[in-house]
Amino acid sequence: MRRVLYLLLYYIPAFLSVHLNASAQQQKPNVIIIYTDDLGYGDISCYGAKNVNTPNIDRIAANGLLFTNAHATSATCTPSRYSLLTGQYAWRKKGTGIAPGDAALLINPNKPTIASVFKTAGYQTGIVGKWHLGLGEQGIGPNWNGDIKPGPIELGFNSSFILPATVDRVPCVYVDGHHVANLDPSDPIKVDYKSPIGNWPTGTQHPELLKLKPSHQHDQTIVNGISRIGYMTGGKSALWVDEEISTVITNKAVNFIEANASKPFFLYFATHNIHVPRAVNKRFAGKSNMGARGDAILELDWTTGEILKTLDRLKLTNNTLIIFSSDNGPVLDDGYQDEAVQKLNGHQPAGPLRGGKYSAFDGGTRVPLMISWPGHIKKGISNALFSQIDLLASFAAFTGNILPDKSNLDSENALDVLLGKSKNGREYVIEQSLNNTLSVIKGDWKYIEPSNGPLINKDVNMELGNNPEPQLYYIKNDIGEKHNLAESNPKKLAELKSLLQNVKNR
Ligand code: NG6
Ligand code: CA
Repeated sequence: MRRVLYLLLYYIPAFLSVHLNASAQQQKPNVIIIYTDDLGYGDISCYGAKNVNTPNIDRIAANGLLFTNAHATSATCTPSRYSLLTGQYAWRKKGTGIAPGDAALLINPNKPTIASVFKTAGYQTGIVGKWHLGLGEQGIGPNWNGDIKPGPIELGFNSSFILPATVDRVPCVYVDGHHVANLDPSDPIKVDYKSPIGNWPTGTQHPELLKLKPSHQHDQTIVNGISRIGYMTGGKSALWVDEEISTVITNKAVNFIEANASKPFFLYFATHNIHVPRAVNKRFAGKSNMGARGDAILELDWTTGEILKTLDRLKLTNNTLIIFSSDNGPVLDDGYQDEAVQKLNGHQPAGPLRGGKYSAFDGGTRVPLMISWPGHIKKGISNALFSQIDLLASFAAFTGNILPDKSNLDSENALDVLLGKSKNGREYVIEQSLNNTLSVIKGDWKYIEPSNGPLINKDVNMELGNNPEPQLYYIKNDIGEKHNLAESNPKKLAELKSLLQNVKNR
């Protein structure tokens, strides 16, 4: 009897403590950011796409809040990701444009990042997918055959499984933690972005070896029948198979969620879809009526569904906040002949917006953004002005974490807007185009600063929004930025011009 009593006295508090801790911990909601690549404002059915059906992605919108006026900070990948992770505008720092695949780490590891914010708050933090922010020491870059650092881990991610740059750039390998995954040390990787290295065939010399032909550039080393930007040789055992990437990274993301199911976690899941080269798994090939680009949207929808299914299976759905968005606007022919243009079938990748990826027009930066957190975020639509720059400060507020050097941040706490408690969005939003032309949106107006850049990028057939004259649009009635009202509205023009100047000078 005494023994039973003893056991009860011993085990009941131990049992309670374990379980209370688990549930106390579980009160901190998990956070997942699904960050897609080049997905446009009109590319998914919850934003009005008719030719392609995205039921899984739509589920996030149906269970949460869909933003009609949310913006990436830039019309290209590297600066948008830089801003999302650091809370600072990339245009404040030189060298943060589209990064080559052998760039050194662009983010200073001493600065807070969205990952370090969550880590400090006691979260398990993980990144899976596209990085494209450089790796390795300044002036040196990544050591593909050794320790690849600093990188995501030094910036606050506990675990990291990444595609180092973009899928169209060498080296075509995954980096797991600090090392290239599956690398055979007797077959070291060599990468060169200036001149050929090794004797692997290139797209220029051996077009007969290609299963996907370039339309412009992208004609250097061939890996898996696809010629890339940059030259590489070696690392055969580590090369990715494009058609498997979505399965590989989805499994990694699922594994991360499973491994951390009982702890609060933050997952930054950056898909390679729907960026070029679009080489989807055979499960999706030819399944849309829009060619490879539509198929890639279907594959992205599957990926998203697997994440949602995993949360359901682990009973984490109600305690997980999900954000789904894109790094920049859409593009059709971004370097490969994949029939994205020919098979568009009337689909409007940027919806009603003008321009797309690379562009100063809103097609470049106004992107889909949905957020769900069942029971905490009311379902519906938010027209509030929102910028991804604010995710860092918002999640700092969310986790009760004090940011160390707040004064240097462009990020503001917009948590109430994100959670649908406030309709008062940002006072203004700043957007950056490929050639660093800046625009500012305030209320119903948008100003694009004068720029001598080209009007059109002929390779991708994209209007870039450059104009040597200032542009001013009343986007409330002219979302397609057709009527430049700069001359007839000198007061508004002066206001937005000086606002932009003030932000630049800060
Ligand atoms: C461009 C590439 C384009 C794409 C882009 C990066 C050329 C002509 N074009 O330089 O194909 O790779 O960089 O895309 O090389 S992003 O979404 O990562 O910014
Ligand atoms: Ca992109």
